[in-house]
Amino acid sequence: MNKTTCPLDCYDACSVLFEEGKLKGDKAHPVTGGYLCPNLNHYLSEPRILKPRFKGEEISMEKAVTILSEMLHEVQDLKTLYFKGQGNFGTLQNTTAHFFSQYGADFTKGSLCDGAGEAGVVEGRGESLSLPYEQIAKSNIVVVWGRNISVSNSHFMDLLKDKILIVIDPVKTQLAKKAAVHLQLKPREDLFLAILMARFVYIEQIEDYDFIDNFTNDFDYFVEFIRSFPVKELSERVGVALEDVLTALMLMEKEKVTFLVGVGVQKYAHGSSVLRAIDSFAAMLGFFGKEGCGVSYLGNSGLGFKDIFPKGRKQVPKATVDFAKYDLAFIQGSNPANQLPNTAKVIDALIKCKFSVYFGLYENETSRLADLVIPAKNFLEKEDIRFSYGTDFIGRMPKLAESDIGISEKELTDRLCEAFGYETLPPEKQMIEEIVGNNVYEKDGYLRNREYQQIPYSDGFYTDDEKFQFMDDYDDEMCEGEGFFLITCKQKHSLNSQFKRDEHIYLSQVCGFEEGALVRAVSPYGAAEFKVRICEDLRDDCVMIYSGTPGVNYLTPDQLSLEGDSAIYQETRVVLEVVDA
Ligand SMILES: Nc1nc2c(c(=O)[nH]1)N[C@H]1C(S)=C(S)[C@@H](COP(=O)(O)OP(=O)(O)OC[C@H]3O[C@@H](n4cnc5c(=O)[nH]c(N)nc54)[C@H](O)[C@@H]3O)O[C@H]1N2
Ligand SMILES: Nc1nc2c(c(=O)[nH]1)N[C@H]1C(S)=C(S)[C@@H](COP(=O)(O)OP(=O)(O)OC[C@H]3O[C@@H](n4cnc5c(=O)[nH]c(N)nc54)[C@H](O)[C@@H]3O)O[C@H]1N2
Ligand code: SF4
Ligand SMILES: [Mo]
Repeated sequence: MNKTTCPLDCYDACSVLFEEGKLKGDKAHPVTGGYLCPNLNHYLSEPRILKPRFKGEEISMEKAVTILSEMLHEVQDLKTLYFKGQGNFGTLQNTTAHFFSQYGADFTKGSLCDGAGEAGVVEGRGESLSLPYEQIAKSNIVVVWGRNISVSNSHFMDLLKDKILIVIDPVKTQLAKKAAVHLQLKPREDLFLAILMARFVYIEQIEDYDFIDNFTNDFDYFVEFIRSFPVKELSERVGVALEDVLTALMLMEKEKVTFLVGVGVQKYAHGSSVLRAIDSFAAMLGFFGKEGCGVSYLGNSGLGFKDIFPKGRKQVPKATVDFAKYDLAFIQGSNPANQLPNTAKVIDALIKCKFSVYFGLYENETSRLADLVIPAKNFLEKEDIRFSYGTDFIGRMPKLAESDIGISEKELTDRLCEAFGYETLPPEKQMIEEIVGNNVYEKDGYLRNREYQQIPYSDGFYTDDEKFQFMDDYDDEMCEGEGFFLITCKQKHSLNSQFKRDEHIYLSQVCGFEEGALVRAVSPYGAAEFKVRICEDLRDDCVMIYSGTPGVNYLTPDQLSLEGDSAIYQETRVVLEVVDA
């Protein structure tokens, strides 16, 4: 067997063949369809950290593990932080939690990613389930809302090629250029667009009364809520032509409609309300629990699986964690010195943290600051299994290669447990079977999540009374201020800060800067310099800097969403200054 699954944090969870030392896409897999994206295509040529390092000096792995366990003995449990990112999406990445929870370290909670939106979905539906591939295939209209399919979810491009597309995005994305309607709205105003569309549904009386009566709660309150906003005010806020909104709505009427919603809509304080509003609009039209219909956000990929790894007794929000408070920070599979918001503060805190450990594959801003650097094994060199947040496929990741480089998460955990006299973990295969249990079924040779065997929500929602809960209220704390909206999203050639990172700021022509000029971007949180690229796909009131770009997070707020303990990268404005040559 040479079949495995891409380990990267991505909607697609591609099925991968490892043949003659090369990675290839699995032609038989319905999503992967035989090709891989640039990130995995270059995975094997990416330079890895080869040897452990202590205070800048290369050391043996034996010595690195000894130093780590000695330091853990020396510092207090309560002054230790366990910080794990999503560099590898494998489930057994969590084995290290087995040691750190017994040891008594602080863990993190919340998310840098989809947490605000998820909180909103859970309020309405009880659980966030993504749509199985087959249901998207059965729809004829697809609404792509704040998700950049050609970049972050590229294996859906094929699936969407014959669909009528409605794209809702402040950027004219590749898919927006092919769409029947592109609503190029003002960033942050999706909540009001959803309310505006719901208003029109109500005015035109095209609700699905059957669905509303049988499967939802609080519809009358929702109607009261949406009627409290004057249409004129709503349309001014969202900044798109009313005719286009109406055209989009007419396309959806009486059709099979799926919504592919991405993280772009919810990188704000009120991110949970945005998802709740999108869901409420879709529920009003009865687009849940039916063939070819549904709203797919980043789903709870672990739904129904046994969670065998502990969460720690105390958890601090990840997006605002203060490394300076800790004597020891163990950082695994993440690059907080570039990916957390408010980089100036994070770097200062990492320097103040008495002992920081970086456990990863590649050199980056965080490895360069760490006292102890421990290289990991890559996904081919250890046994694992992964879920997907974009589909319901489960991918096995068997060990397919040997290497002298690095240590696996499981082995490091066992070594630390031995040093502390804790019970070690069972073998990988045994843990995987325990997690999976009977929550999988096989279809055409691939594993799927049993929880998704029916159309999601066709047997009711996951709320107490199994009904969808309409919204009737929202909280917002908008950042007021001067300057451009900051759009910070994903790009094709990097996976956040892994692989080929970008270095540009993208500006519309009206900003008055020349292509290639150096510009200083300033926000209330900090400043950084970038090279200018002129981009015709942007609104005049936006600038764009991709995730992973060095310096981008000097501009972003170290604040949390009102619900979901999530980072809110776009809750800021940015002004541009000329940099003197
Ligand atoms: N190639 C590649 N693929 C990736 C990743 C990567 O780094 N590179 N990262 C992975 C990860 S960690 C994640 S979480 C997913 C995320 O992938 P996506 O869900 O696609 O998220 P983003 O790329 O952040 O933003 C998506 C879109 O939202 C738009 N947007 C920004 N602000 C707003 C707004 O206010 N309203 C609306 N309607 N749209 C807005 C942006 O213009 C962008 O087109 O991608 C995964 N896949
Ligand atoms: N400005 C801005 N900031 C953002 C975002 C944005 O859109 N804009 N997106 C946010 C989002 S959605 C996310 S998910 C986060 C992601 O942020 P992070 O979780 O920090 O992810 P990466 O930058 O991809 O870094 C992952 C690291 O994992 C390591 N790694 C890879 N495989 C393994 C392995 O098998 N074992 C171990 N031990 N390590 C491994 C690699 O060395 C790599 O450096 O960034 C967030 N930050
Ligand atoms: S598209 Fe996503 S899952 Fe597929 S190979 Fe690329 S990173 Fe991996
Ligand atoms: Mo993410």
